[in-house]
Formats: sequence, C-alpha cells, structure tokens
Amino acid sequence: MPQLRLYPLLLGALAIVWFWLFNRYLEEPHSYPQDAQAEVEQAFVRSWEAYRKYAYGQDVYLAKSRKGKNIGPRPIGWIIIDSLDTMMIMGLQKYVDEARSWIANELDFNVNMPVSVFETTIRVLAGLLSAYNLSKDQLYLTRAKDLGERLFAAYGTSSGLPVPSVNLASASAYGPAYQCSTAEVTTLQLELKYLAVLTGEKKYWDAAQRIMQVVEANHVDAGLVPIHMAVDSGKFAGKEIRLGSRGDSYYEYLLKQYLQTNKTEIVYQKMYEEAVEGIRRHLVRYSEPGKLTFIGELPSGIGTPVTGKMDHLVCFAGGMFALGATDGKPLKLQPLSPEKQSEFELGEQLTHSCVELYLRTATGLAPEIAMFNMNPNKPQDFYIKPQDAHNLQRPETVESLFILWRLTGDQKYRVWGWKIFKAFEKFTRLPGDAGYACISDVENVNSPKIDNMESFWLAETLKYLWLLFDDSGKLPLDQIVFNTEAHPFPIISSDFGTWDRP
Ligand code: DMJ
Repeated sequence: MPQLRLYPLLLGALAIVWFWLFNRYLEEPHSYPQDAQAEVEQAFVRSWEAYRKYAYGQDVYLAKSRKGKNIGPRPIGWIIIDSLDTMMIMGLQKYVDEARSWIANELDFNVNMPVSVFETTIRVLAGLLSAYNLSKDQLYLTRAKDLGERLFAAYGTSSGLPVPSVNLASASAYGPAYQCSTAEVTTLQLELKYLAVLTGEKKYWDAAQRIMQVVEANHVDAGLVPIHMAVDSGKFAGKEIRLGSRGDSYYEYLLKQYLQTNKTEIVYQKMYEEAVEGIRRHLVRYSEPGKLTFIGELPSGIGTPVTGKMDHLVCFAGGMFALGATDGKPLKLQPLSPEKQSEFELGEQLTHSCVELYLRTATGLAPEIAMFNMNPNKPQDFYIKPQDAHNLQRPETVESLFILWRLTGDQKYRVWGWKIFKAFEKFTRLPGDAGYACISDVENVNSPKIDNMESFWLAETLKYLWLLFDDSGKLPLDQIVFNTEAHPFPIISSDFGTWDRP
C-alpha cells in the first residue's frame, strides 16, 4: 500500500512543524498578565513614595543616596510638575492634591539662576499647561503664564532663534549664545502655541513660527537638518545629521505642529513628508545578518557614508512614522495609501529593532547607544561600546509601543512592553523603599546603579507603559497631541495665522 508508506513521512513532517512552532513559542514572549496596568501603576507609586519620602519638592532625586537636590538656590518644580499629569491620568488624587498645594504654596519662579530654555519648556511649562488642560484648574495656567513670560527673554535675538539659557529672576538671556541645538530650538512650538491660545498673546505664536521660518530659510536639503545652528545668523552650523540627540524632536514637532492645529498648517505637513522621504533615502539601513531596520547617522552630511550608530533616542521615530501615516486614527478605521502603508511599516520595523535592543542584552534593557553592523562577514546585528552601555530609564521605545498598540490593537506590542517593564523592575529597582535608578551597564546583571531617578521615568516611561495597558481608550491619538515629554495637549484652533514656503 503506497499510502501506508507515506504515513511515517507525514508524521515526521508534523513532528518537525510542531517542534518548530513549540520552539518559537518558547523563544517569543507570549503573554502579559491581566493586571499589567496595575503593576505599572504600583511601580509609579513606589517611585513617587520614594521621592516623597526622601526628596519631596526638590528638582532632582538621587535615588541611590536617598536624597534630593535642586538645580539652583530654590526648586522650580522639575519633578513635581513633570509628573503631575501622570498622576492625574492614573487617578492618584491624593498625590495630585499634594502636588497642587506645593505648587500653590511653595513654587516661586523668581529664582536667580540660569535654566535651559528647552528643558524648562518641555518639562515645566508643558507640565503646567497639560495639568491645566486635564483639570481646568486656573492655578496651573497662572503659573504657566508666569514661567512663559520669564522664558520669553530667550527669543529677543537678531535671528529669532532663542538663546539656550535664561535667568529666571531677571527674565534675561544668560551667557553668550553662539550655537544652539536644532532640536532644542524647534521643540518649543507646541508649548508656545498652546500658551498663545490660552493667553491670547500673539507674541508666543509669532516666536514659535519665526523659528520654523529661520530653519526653512536655510534651504533644507532632502528635509534633513544639521544638528547645530548659529543663534545670531540663524544659519546651520556644520553638516552633521542624525535623528538622535540634538536632531530628534525637530522631526517630531513638524508632524505634531501639523496635528496640533487640526491639520490646517500645511507647511508642516510638507516639511514632515519631505523629511520622511529624506530619512528613508539617506538614513534608513538594514543590519547584517538579521536585517534589522535602523536609522544611521551622517556625521559629514548628505552624500557621505552613513554610520551604524543609533541613539536610543531615535526609537521615538517608530511611533512618529505610525502617527504620521495615520494621523492618529486606528488602522481598522481607514485604508492607507501604498505610501502611507509603507511609512507605517517603517515605523513597525524600526520599533521591532528597538525592542531587539532590549531583548538581546543580558538585563533585557537597551543601551543608550547601539552600533549596528552592516558588514555581512560579522556575526552580530549590533554591538555596544562600553561607554554607551548605560540605561537612563528612557521612554522612546515604550512610547512607540503605545502608539503602535493604539493604532493596530496588535497584542505583540503589549507583550514586548511587558518584557521591558519586567526588566526595569528586575534591574533598576533599588533595595527597600528608595525607588528606581538608572544603571551603568545593560550587559551586566549585577550592574551598578547610577545615582539618579530621571523625571522622565515618571513623566514619560511609566505613563506610556500605563497607557499601553489601558483599555479605556483614554487620550485618543486623533484628539490630543503629546509634547515631546509626554504631556498631552488638546487640538487647538487660532486666528494667529500661518505661513508657507516661498
Ligand atoms: C525627554 O526629555 C524628551 O523625550 C526629549 O525629547 C528627549 N529626551 C528625553 C527622554 O529620553
């Protein structure tokens, strides 16, 4: 009987398929618990209780030493304000009330010290604006107006590009301003524009827009901008291009400015689409041997070799591409054009590579910088230089996971997010009640801790993880826009006008 002779072959084939599937099942993380969101919330509560006990009110929490310190002679609410909307979103009312009373009674921006215009805008000004957005409590708006006015001293330069630092007490520019980082001067716009709408003060809108016009007047090649600019002339300085530090949120805010004003400012859509095209052509590459998609760097500009260096910061771009392809509407509600589909897939692929940066290390945590390999004769997709092996509790990968989860409903994004969260729990949690800290070596399961718990751990990383496991659909991506520090702003309309390229 010829059929009978086929049975062993068939059984053999079935066994191979079963074995292969079982192995894949073992290799792949395959689930997350029902109470994942509650576990993330507990991590936030543990972090907050630690800060509350050992450093409440201070700007920096030195988690290992269990003490706080301020940036200047008095605190400016760096941690409290950056974390406030996370507590509102999680419904941690006791902490919100306590923070409100600190802001009402202790906070005073009349401090004689220089602060970074960029960092203070995205964390403190934006934290107040978003707290106002979520609660409509006038206190937060009053404080935001006060801070916005003080920071505005930065914009009185000949070019319109803000200086990097201002003194808050004298509301004056601080120090010589030869160079600034492109991302810093182009990542103030959502905040200035929302402040303009809330206060009716056009000067904030104009300042935000002027910067974008100054950038554009440089005749941006392929939508890609060098990472430095000269403050006085408004010209690009040098040719170095990257989506990591000093470049990243320029691209993010092109898209988000377009979304913030309800897709009415077409100029930013054009600039964004050109940038995506430029990124694809000049920066997107694939590793060997695993063909992981990554975004490399151009240290000497367009037309010169791309390097395999990629900052963890670049991992925001996976979510950005997905958001840009869908305008924040879930995939099932809209068919995508072939171009948008491929933009979306680029976002998915990059996010997968970022997840691999976590899964392939000894701790399951990603390094600050990875070097992707493009040489087919070498065995590994990326390696980590010892000086880049630290993990600073950064949010970019989980931010992209949250966005992709919202847009696709694909469980794998939650599964990956859960793996990452567990690695943070295992390797960044301090003994006792001290909270969590950065670590110095992701390849060492006994890595020393760095003496700091970042404010974006509370403002971004835990917020995005919590939202990743949220089933209520809170903060729909087509109705709000997150600033670069995860503070949700509403979509606005204004009479302040827009512009177009000549
Ligand atoms: C945050 O302050 C912001 O997300 C910023 O845009 C980039 N770096 C950190 C988080 O990594």
